[in-house]
Parts: sequence; structure tokens; C-alpha cells
Amino acid sequence: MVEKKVIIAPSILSADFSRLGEEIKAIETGGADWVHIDVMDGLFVPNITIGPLVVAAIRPVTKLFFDVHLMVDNPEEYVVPFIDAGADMITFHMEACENPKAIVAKIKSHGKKTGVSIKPGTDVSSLDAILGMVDLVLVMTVEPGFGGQSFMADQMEKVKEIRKKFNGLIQVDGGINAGTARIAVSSGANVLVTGTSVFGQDNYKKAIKELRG
Ligand code: S6P
Ligand code: MG
Repeated sequence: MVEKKVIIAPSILSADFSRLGEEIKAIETGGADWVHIDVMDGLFVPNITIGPLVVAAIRPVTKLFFDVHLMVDNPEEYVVPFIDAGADMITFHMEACENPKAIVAKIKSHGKKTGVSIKPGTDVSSLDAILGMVDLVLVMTVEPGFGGQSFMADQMEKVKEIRKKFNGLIQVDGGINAGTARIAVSSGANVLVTGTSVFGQDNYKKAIKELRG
């Protein structure tokens, strides 16, 4: 059965990094369900962000679920460092690996949740062999690399197609606000990642409530 509750996962990419611990506590108080952590290596995407040391530093700050989105080449090499740092789920990109089943097996062997992601140009059929093995599918609604981009509504066809054959969590990431959240949820998504629409607001609690509709 498809999980009805919509999970709100603010992306700390848009947080004030000079006060990262406080920012995470503030989204927890504000009602966030997960912390979305964007990991970029400057290779898979043209930006560099957060490594395992930062994840380990923020782990004691909150009990919230750590949703680690790996936008890196060779994701298999980074599974264990991020799990050791405190990740509860690792999501990797289909475009970044040759043997996704091996990565899923590695994540599962550590007792963690598994997610797999596709970029806007990647077809849903690329997920066929792996859909039965994962907890979450992340459909990117922007080209990965930077926060603050506009939602790509055409990606909703992919969300609908995946929902027809997958009962697990479907996450959308990029350009999610109160309006696009409604479009994504009505298409079948049940995990909403949002950076700007939470951390760009003054009142995180109000922003999170608005995302829930
Ligand atoms: C997109 C980025 C995403 C992030 C992003 C969402 O390039 O890589 O994975 O989660 O921070 O931010 P926003 O501002 O679109 O909600
Ligand atoms: Mg992300």
C-alpha cells in the first residue's frame, strides 16, 4: 500500500552554513520529517558541497532521519563513509554507476534504506531492473547541481509512470514550493525535498505547514 503521509525533507543546501546545527534544530521544531543532505563532488555535477565529516558533525544535533542524496561519480565508494557518519538512507544516481544492484546490496547490508535517482533526461525504463529492490525513487525536478532552480513540470509524467508500478516512496527534488508540491503529490509523489521554500522563508514552521497543503 502506498504511504499516504507526505514526508517533508528540507534540503540543508539552502541553510545558513555558519549556523548549521541551529538551522537543523529549527526545521525539527518546525515539523520537518527528514533532513535532506545534498552531496556533490564537482564531477557528477558542477558543484562541491558536503562530505562525511559534516554529516558526522550534525548527527548529534537531531534525531531526524538523514536522507543523503549522493550526486557523485562512483557512488559505491561513498556508501560506507556516509553510513558511518550517520546516514539513514543513501540515494544514488542511476547515471553515475554501472552496477546499481551491487550498491543497493551494500547499503542494505548495513541495514539502511536505499534510494535511486534519475535526472530529468533519464528514462523511467532505466529503473526497471532495480525498482523491486529499493525503498525510494527520486525523480529530479531540476538538473542537479544548484538550489533555487525552477520546477520542471514535465517530470510529473515520470512520477505517474513510476507510481503505476511502485508502491514505495517517490521523492521529488528541485523547485518544490507550496504550489508545485500539490502538483507532485497529485502525480504520486510522497516525499518532498525543498531548500529555498523552507530555508528562504522567515518562519520554517509556517513554510513546512504550507508545503503539506
Ligand atoms: C538541485 C539540488 C537538489 C537539492 C536542492 C533543492 O540541484 O541538487 O538535489 O536538494 O537544494 O533546492 P530548491 O531550492 O530547488 O528547493
Ligand atoms: Mg537533493
